[in-house]
Amino acid sequence: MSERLSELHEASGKVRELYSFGERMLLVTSDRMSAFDVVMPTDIPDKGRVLTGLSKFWFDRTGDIVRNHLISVELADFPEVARDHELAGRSMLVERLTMLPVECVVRGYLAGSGWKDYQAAGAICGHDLPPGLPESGQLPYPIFTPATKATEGHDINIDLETAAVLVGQERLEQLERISLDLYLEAAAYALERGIIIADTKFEFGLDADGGLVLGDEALTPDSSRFWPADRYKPGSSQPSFDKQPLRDYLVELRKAGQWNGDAPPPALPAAVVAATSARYLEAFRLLTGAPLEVGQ
Ligand code: PZK
Repeated sequence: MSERLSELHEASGKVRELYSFGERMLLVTSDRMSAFDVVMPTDIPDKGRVLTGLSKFWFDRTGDIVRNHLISVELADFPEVARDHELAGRSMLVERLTMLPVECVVRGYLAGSGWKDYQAAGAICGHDLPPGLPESGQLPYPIFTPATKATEGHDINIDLETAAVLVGQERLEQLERISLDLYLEAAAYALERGIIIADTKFEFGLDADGGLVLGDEALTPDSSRFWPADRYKPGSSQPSFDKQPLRDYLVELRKAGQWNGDAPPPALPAAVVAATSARYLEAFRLLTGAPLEVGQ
C-alpha cells in the first residue's frame, strides 16, 4: 500500500479499512474472511470485489428509496490512489457523513440473536411475535430491530425506546421506515433469483445539510445472512450461501482437535478457498445477472 494512504487511515473493521480525504473517504474491502468470529489466515480471492460490486449494485437500485454515500467505484476518479492497482474493484469513494449511533437491522426470518431473543422472551427488540415460530422461520412481516455497536464483540440489540434516546423519535421512525423499505425491495428481488436475505444491517449518516444518507456497505453477505432459497427448510439453522464450505471445514478441524476455535486456524486448504470464492462469485452472478468481470 502507498505510504500516502497509510497516513490517511481512519478506521479498521474486521475485513475493511477506511481512509479519510477531507470531505470524501475511501472504503476498502479486503479479501479477508471471518468465520466463528475469527479472521481466517488465508484470503478468499475476489471476495473484496464481489462485496464492493454488490454494494454498488444495491446502491444503484435503491437510490429512489434513500440517497446513499457512494460517489464512485472507479479508482480513476480518485487521483490520490488511482495508480494503486491492489485497490481496484474493491474500493468505494464515498461522501463523508456524520454517522448515526444506531445499527439499523431488519429481520425477515428468525436467526442468530433474533432467534435467541425470541426463544427467551417471545419478542425481539420490543416486537411481540406469535408463539410457535420455528428456528429460521419467516416472520409474519419484517421487523426493525436496532442495535448498538459494542466496543468489543457482537452488537447489542436495543428496544425502540432506547434507540429513540440515541437519535430522537422522529429520526428513528424515519430510519425504521426506510430500512424496512430497503429490505422489502431487496429481499423480494433476491428471492426471485434464488437467495433468501434472512436479515441485514444498514448504517446511516447525515450529510452537511442534515439529510439522511445510507452509508457503509449495503445488502452484502457480510452485512446480511444470505441463504440458498432451494435448500430453505425452517426448523433448524440454515446453510449460509457464502460461509457454509468454510464452516463445514472448520467444524471438522475442531472435531479433529486441530483448532480450538480461538486464534486463527492453520492456512485454509485450496479446495476450501476455491469453494468459498466460488460462492461469492455465484451470489454476485445470481443477484446482478452477470458474472464479475475479471481484472476490472
Ligand atoms: C464510517 N464506519 C464503519 C466501515 C471501517 C469502519 N461515509 C462515511 N462517513 C463517515 N464515516 C463513515 C462512513 C461510511 N461508511 C463508516 N465508520 C465510519 C467502517 C469500514 C471500515 F474501518
